[in-house]
Amino acid sequence: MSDIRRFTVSLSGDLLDRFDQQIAGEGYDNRSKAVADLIRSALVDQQWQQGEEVAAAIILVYDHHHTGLGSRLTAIQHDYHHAIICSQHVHLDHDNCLEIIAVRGKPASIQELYGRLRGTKGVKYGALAPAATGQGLD
Ligand code: NI
Repeated sequence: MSDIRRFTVSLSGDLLDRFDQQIAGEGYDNRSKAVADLIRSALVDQQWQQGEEVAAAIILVYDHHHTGLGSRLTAIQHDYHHAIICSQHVHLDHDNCLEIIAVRGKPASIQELYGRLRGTKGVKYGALAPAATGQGLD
């Protein structure tokens, strides 16, 4: 944040009104932060598309009673130990587990890991929340 520059953007009044309404609903109190976040979001999309180092969260919900499921998920995670930063296991109720796995690495590797976990029989829900390492986003 050492080099702050100002620039002028020309938009239709309707578009600006909709933008202001949207960002207010999202909790922004100024346009600069909202515009910067849109730019960062586009840059992170590009990092994923170009195969740069990225970070992400993998979210899984499964029934731990499903035979062998826990050990299969653990075995898959060991295959990608280089990419996994940490994981958190939450016992949602008597049957269901929520697992949140923080990962870092190349997008293809992260997507492959996610695909293997999500595709394991007995996993009820999976989501991949793409994120970034933070590099190049200042
Ligand atoms: Ni559990």
